[in-house]
Amino acid sequence: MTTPSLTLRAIRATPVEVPMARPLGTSAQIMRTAPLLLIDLETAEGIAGHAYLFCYMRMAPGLIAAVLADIQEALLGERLAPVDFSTRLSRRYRLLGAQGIVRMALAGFDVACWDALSLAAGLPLASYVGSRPRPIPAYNSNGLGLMPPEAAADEAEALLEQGFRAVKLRLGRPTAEQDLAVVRAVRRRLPDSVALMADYNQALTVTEAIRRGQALDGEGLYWIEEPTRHDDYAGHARIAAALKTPVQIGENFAGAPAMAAALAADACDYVMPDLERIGGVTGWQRAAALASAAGIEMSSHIFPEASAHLLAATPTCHWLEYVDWAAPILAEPLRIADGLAQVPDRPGSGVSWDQDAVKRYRIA
Ligand code: SMN
Ligand code: MG
Repeated sequence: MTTPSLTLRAIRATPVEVPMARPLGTSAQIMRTAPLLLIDLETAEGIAGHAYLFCYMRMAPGLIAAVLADIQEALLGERLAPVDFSTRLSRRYRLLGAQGIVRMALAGFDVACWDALSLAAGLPLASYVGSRPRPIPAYNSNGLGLMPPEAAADEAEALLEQGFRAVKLRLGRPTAEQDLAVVRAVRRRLPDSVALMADYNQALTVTEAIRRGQALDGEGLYWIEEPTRHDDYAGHARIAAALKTPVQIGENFAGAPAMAAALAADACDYVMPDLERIGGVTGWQRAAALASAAGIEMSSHIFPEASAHLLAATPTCHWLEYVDWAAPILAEPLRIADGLAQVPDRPGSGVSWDQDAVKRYRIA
């Protein structure tokens, strides 16, 4: 069977705000709801590709939708070809700058294109990009925000449901002693076999990151994430060289070129690109090639549904970051069994909407 050619008919964008079962308190921002933008890419042939974007702030979905409207105007009636589209659209937004809101819109459109194409081919996205659906090790990244030590230990224990064998704790309290106290309380409560990741969300100076990181060396952390400003690769390299605990960065890589620069600077031990910042499926595949060539472990950042398919095709596949934030609006949320994400064996990325829930949570 040949893949039918698909023609772009419309890009529809629906902003929703979904309650989060466990709030996320990072050192930068506390989130109690997830603002999402749902993308439906309609084709003249009747197949619709789906993707969602995580928008961080309530004002963002509308701005991203405006960029998607511009993409529709540019590519209406064209045959879906996401790699070619990526080249053309990066030229279209060269002067404005393909960063932030624009970058997220481009990524969401790219993911929806790949979803439509794999649906048309009748293949799971994992198979369409050259692998196959297989279980992917996942850590439970819900909750575990900045909270008192015993509350964090209780929540960490609760997060082991569904057989998770890894959880992630947010750090970046006012003092190093407070961070150490919460790491000790959580580590003491978890079995040794459970991995404990820790995320600073860029809270520290380089010097403070080295000081706190060295105090945490030997406390059983699996990685320390984004200790300092995300694009300070030289600073991250100094931190990574000074610590025994591996340093993880990547959720803010703006496309594969940013990841290439980070790798060239020896900024980190592990990488975790984010689907909506690395450039969708197209950008992810380039990042996976870089990680493979560098021999560096690659994890995902949020978007567990599509990322699970892509990690299946990532040679240095490490950990899937599991969050349940989109689950309330998905017709078939991603399943976890025995701590492993179950990549669905149905065509496409497996993302489609629960229309009643979309009506309930729609914000515009
Ligand atoms: C994070 C993810 C999504 C929103 C805010 C913070 C965090 C993570 O950095 O890596 O989970
Ligand atoms: Mg992070």
